[in-house]
Amino acid sequence: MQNTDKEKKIAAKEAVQLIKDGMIIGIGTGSTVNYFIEELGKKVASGLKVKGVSSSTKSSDLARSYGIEIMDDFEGTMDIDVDGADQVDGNGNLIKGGGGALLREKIVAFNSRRVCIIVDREKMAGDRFGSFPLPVEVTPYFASGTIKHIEKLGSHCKLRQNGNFVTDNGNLIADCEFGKISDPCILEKKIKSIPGVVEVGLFVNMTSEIIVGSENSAKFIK
Ligand code: ABF
Repeated sequence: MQNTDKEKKIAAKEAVQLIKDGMIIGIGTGSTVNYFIEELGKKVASGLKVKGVSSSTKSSDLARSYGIEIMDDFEGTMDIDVDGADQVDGNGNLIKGGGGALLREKIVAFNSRRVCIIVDREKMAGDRFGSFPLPVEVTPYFASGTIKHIEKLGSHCKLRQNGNFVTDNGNLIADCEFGKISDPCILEKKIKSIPGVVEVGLFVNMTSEIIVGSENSAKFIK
């Protein structure tokens, strides 16, 4: 197992400790979350009673395969959301969407009382925040025109897989290279104001804690 995988698994195991009987859990997407689902599945098999709302078909399928009940909709607030990230800045803001599930991930996070992000150490970007191309979900209609407006904000954008990557919501993802992102709050607002943009992979002031896995232990930040 690669070091980063070990770190992801350690962070995921730590997050499972936060899950208590009766909780409604938001479940994110990605390889780190897959470890979380696996660990949660073990607890469910030994009697833990929880229900989940998941941010992707992939996570729903995996969770169900471990006997975790997944609801398609829920009108209340989830007790906790556990999700991964592509990069984290020094204030706990995130770039997400490398897996293409950013819209549902943001809906799930917004509707959760506590948002717990699980990552390996490489994701802690500090001043490098923005070196991971920012994913933006756009409508297929007029996608190239929409992208031109995002580029005017100082980026170079490419449609993921030349436009062949389609999200669970039937949209496309533009991966936008901004270089360094020093004001994620303003940038998120500017991108979201462009018609054709469905959601931006910047998660600003949304996290309750970041659990960073390292070789033998996990560190809580925030
Ligand atoms: C999701 O999966 C995303 O928002 C992020 O793009 C990605 C992280 O992937 P991984 O856990 O595989 O590194 O959480």
